[in-house]
Amino acid sequence: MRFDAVSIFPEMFRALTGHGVTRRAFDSGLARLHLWNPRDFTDDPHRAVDDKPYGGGPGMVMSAPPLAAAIRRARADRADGAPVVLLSPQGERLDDAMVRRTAQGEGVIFLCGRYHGVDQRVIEAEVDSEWSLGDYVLSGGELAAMAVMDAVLRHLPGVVGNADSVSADSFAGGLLDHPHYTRPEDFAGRRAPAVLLGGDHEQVRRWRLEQAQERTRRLRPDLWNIHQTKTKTSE
Ligand code: 9D3
Repeated sequence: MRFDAVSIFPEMFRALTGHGVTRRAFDSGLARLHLWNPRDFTDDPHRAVDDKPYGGGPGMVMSAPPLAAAIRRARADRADGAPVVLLSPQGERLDDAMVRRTAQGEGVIFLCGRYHGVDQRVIEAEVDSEWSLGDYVLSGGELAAMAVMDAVLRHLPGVVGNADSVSADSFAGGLLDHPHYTRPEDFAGRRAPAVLLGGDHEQVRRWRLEQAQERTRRLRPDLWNIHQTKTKTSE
């Protein structure tokens, strides 16, 4: 899996490549990340990548020429036809199905916006899809691109230690997790549930399933309805 990211803050990506299971994915070569800084693609002596909006108003706009040049360089460098995805508040809301589809492909070129937006002509000329994390405002696309990569990498064989936990992490009609406990048995007067200490694995399995069902019904009725539709037996 190869990712490319066009970003004026390439150092931010150390959060993904420098820690935990995602670090191991990059260190082992299972995944690669190529960073392209639009500042390296300006002919402006001040290396500016933003400018005032035509028509006036507050904030700055990312200018088209350096962004387009960086994207074209990334496209040429990988030459596999990977899609260019802009992370933006106008995008399609990312979900489990999009993550799984992305994990089946060769990778993505992410365009990370900053300031108040990206010149619309770059989007029309160079961008294949536009994705959002949800309806709240971030300061730019970098954290969103890292969230997508993190979620996609978890689906590659060998990235997460236990393959069972990946398939169990389903959000497509799956259940929420059951609660977890570890030592000590008594924490500040709160005891771990007795059933988990008893050693009866069938009882433990049933208790965890009930907990997961109760939580999903109470906290996520939307997921619960999908789950019930999917697991309903014909009568
Ligand atoms: C004034 C209108 N704002 C849009 C709601 C302007 C604006 C705010 C924040 C434009 C860009 C941004 C930066 N956000 C992202 O780049 C972004 C994002 C987000 O803000 N929320 C959820 N998902 C994403 S993906 C990229």
